[in-house]
Amino acid sequence: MVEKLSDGQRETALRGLDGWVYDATSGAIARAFKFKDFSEAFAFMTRVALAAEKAGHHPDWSNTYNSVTISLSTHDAGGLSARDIALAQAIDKLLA
Ligand code: HBI
Repeated sequence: MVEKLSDGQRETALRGLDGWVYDATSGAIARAFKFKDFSEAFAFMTRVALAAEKAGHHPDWSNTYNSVTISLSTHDAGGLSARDIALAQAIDKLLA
């Protein structure tokens, strides 16, 4: 069973991420990304998909042309877990 992060753990974890915000309604963290064009956006999504598969943890996401919005939560924990933070960190690294 994967543990849900406490409010304190979540706030600390968010400080280590870049541009992710917590949505109390969904209990997820989300970040929006903008790219040059669709091709760049989809290339990013491909790399995120590979990172998600490697992590065994998958995003809720949407794409419109050059924009991608990613939301992370852990269904098994009913909220945010360390898996979400780890995947967000991996996603941030793709942009570095
Ligand atoms: N992805 N975001 C997210 N949340 C989950 O709870 C989740 C997942 N991917 C796979 C998964 N759970 C489980 O099927 C495996 O961890 C077993």
